[in-house]
Amino acid sequence: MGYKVAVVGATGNVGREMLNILDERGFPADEVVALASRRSQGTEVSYGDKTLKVKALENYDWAGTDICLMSAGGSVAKEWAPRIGQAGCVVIDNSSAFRYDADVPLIVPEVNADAVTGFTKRNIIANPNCSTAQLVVALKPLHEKATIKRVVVSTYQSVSGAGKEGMDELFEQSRAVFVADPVTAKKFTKRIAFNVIPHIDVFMEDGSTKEEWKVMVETKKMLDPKIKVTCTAVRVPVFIGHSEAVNIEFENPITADEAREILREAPGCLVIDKQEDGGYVTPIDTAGEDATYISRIREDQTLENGLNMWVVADNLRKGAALNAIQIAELLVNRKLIGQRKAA
Ligand code: 11C
Repeated sequence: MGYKVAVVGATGNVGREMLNILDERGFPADEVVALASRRSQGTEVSYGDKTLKVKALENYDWAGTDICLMSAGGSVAKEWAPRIGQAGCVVIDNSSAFRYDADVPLIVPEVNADAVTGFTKRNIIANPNCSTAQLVVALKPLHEKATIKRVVVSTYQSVSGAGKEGMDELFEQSRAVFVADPVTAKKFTKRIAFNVIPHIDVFMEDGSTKEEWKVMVETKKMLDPKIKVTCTAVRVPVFIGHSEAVNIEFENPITADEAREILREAPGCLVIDKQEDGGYVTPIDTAGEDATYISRIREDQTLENGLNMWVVADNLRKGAALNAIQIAELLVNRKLIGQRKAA
């Protein structure tokens, strides 16, 4: 006996990846149900070597479903997650709808697994923004060693963070450039092909964007509210993989060699830092991979206790689907859910 798992948003980039990862990791599911809006009803999606027919979220009876992995955007989450939670199913939501609520845990298992127990109030657990997830995986072990005071992060975010439409737009615009067709921007505010755009999500009152605000607020919630974080989030013409140039100021001394050794041992991290041509990771290397890759670790000579590093991960996996499934595994391994049906 295992668990009954529903994936909401099963036809999207992240939903499809959730189905792949459930299968790949052998998640103990008796039954996996693919759900989406009525528009996608009947669409076929893969779950391992099986094909699932997508059912309509509106008509689904949640009785007996143990875990809902949801990646359907904030408005669907706001409407459905509380109802699903009340029906006794634990929702792991990938949107930002509940991340900042005090009674909803925001979890990256390598960072704050113990906080997961807070889900019982609403039966909702939030999955972080993709840029935050990989950042905190790399920061946590360094914070434990030398106490981080301030982080300055510049992101280089792939178009898959904006969904399938973002990927289609990069492909279509690149094709149009090569064949000298007119280039049109729909999903992004400016041309993304052969360009970069310093704007992700809506603008906030202070001139920052919501993506930048999320990185700051989510890092504080999961890692330490005392850490100061400032971010510039940039969209780049890469299909999969978010990269981050990270500058860290510590309370206590830490050398680049020490940081490298700590990160080599840290859960979820993979250090590739040869300091030679090609001896570092680029986003294309991380597509389809689970780890958070760290390269270019070096001391910042302009700070008393400062380091620079380059952090890259597959935004659809560690940044979204993989992290959600790691949370589900946490619930199972700690016997926090569904014991009535567990093996
Ligand atoms: C992007 N990080 O790359 C965004 C996508 O808050 O979960 C995820 C938005 C979020 O566009």
